[in-house]
Amino acid sequence: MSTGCLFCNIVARTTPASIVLEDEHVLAFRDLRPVAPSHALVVPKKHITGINDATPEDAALLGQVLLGARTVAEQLGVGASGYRLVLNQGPDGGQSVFHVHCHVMGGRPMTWPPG
Ligand code: DGP
Repeated sequence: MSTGCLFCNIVARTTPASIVLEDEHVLAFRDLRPVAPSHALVVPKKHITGINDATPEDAALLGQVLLGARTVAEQLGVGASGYRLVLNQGPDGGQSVFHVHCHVMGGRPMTWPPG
């Protein structure tokens, strides 16, 4: 838990969110500003500021984030049609919330390269 971290506050339920998945290690909730018909975020409950701050001890936890993202995609009904997973890191990566999160976006064809 990091004081003042928005996603820690969502994990702690002091900030409301539309939660779609929870287990011991991860929480997933709908993105407040969706850019696709289905758009959720999967976060580790442990505060990690960004992927640059993850350590080898976080490897299993990050795997749980990815597997959680797959489950979320299935739950949102885009598992079979396909979806995109994104982790933004730092200014050029477009990171705006400094708690590791995996975007799960689907429900429309994605383009490449991303903007
Ligand atoms: P990023 O730019 O990769 O750091 O993504 C942060 C995402 O977090 C962005 O898509 C919008 C979303 N977001 C920001 N504030 C809130 C909030 O208060 N609640 C929820 N559910 N999502 C938020």
